[in-house]
Amino acid sequence: MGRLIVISNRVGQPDDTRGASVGGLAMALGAALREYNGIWFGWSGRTVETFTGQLSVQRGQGATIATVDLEEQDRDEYYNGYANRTLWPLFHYRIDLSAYERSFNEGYARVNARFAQTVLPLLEPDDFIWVHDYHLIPLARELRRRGVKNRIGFFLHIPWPARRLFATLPLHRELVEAVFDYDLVGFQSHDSLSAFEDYVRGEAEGEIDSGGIDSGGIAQAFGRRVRLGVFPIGLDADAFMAAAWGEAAAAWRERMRVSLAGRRMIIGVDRLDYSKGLEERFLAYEEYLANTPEALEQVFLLQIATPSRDEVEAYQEIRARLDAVTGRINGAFATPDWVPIRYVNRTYRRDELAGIYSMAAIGLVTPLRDGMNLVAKEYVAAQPPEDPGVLILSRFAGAAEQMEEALIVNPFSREEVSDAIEAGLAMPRDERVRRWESLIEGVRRHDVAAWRDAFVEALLAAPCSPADRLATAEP
Ligand code: ADQ
Repeated sequence: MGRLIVISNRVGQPDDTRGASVGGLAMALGAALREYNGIWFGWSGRTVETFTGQLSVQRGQGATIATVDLEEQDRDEYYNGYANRTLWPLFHYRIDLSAYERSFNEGYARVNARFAQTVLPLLEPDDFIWVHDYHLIPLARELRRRGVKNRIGFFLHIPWPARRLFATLPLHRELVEAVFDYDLVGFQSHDSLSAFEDYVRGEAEGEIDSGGIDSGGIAQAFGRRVRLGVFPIGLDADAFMAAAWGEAAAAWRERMRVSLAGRRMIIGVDRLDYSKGLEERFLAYEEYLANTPEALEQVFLLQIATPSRDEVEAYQEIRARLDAVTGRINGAFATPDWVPIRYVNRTYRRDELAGIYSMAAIGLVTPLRDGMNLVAKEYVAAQPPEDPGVLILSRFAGAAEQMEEALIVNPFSREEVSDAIEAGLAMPRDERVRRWESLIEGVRRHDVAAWRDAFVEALLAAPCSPADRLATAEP
């Protein structure tokens, strides 16, 4: 079997099993690369005055990391521009925040071409290529233009938006046409898959032959075919569960036990992003406090929110808004020895986080839209089996398709979230254990290894010659 070539915007540190970096991607791909003798290629995160295409290669245990520097203009137009100011908001249903600037589109096309050009000399005929996420949708097209015939798969970590929303993107057809240069395209959820299929049928005059991998099928449009599938990402579950009972976690458990002083903790852990619904969450919690006087001084919300993408204005704005909302709620409800919201803007190691999760009576995971949401799974994995906490989960996270035993809520409804907090805190232990057992079983079964194996197996089975991708070829 050939090697696995992973290509994503940024590369992680696959040898760092503690996964100190923020974001689910680094953890997930680290495991994939250790298993297959892989190369992980991406942007170094550095900029240089003039793009040279010079590869910097680092060999680690079981994986080679190759990176390239980009130009400042690439960072502005491709990364901060098209990826994070056009596609991210649009794919998270925030067309009000989505910026459509021609220079962003040009930067996106340019960097995808640069990625293709730079990775080309690394490729061998038997390699199979796995491209990740919205930064690199047109990468297969750029590789095909350069004669690459290898199998290429694409996995989208974020949601695919509803057809009518997607059609608000100028050049939406061009972007979808580029998807048809892959052999396999994977989504996190059935919701995303069906939104994509709906677009193909309704806007691209295409067809879907259903019945393929995990209810995905083969899409035909633009004279070509691509295989589709649903591959929900998971945790390195056993490692995370073990971390929850290791030394660092135990130290945090003790620290939290003292600081709880008999109170009950609700926890939220998120990148500071408008898609995570933090403001709505705080307002729902405020509603809960206002309606439940007996909860005052008896519960608190610990919200850990790591700043991200702070070069983008929408992120500066949400951060300022959250500072104001927490200040207002704390000002209104706090007493000399109690604050209702502990709001923390820093990063913790995974094992520390696991210890903190394990002390929370409620995991409050209420994104307005999320491809999957690994925090929901981490919270479950860190719970003590004999006295687990309750997961409250947004119906708009991909994870909700798998985690039906959570209290599923509409994150836009303060009343619904407030009621769920009340129900979660009152839930008898028997019911908590029953729900948790079913949740943890799913978290362990659909772990990151299962995700990787399912995707790789489907990619290796997908058509790989250009003729096979033609819609006119026999299936
Ligand atoms: P993200 O949007 O980053 O990922 P998520 O899946 O929740 O969202 O992963 C966040 C990760 O960062 C978790 O592992 C969490 O523990 C970690 N993290 C967050 N804050 C932290 C902190 N303060 N300290 C330490 N760790 C912290 C994107 C998509 C998701 C999808 C993943 C994986 O948006 O929908 O689930 O990719 O595909």
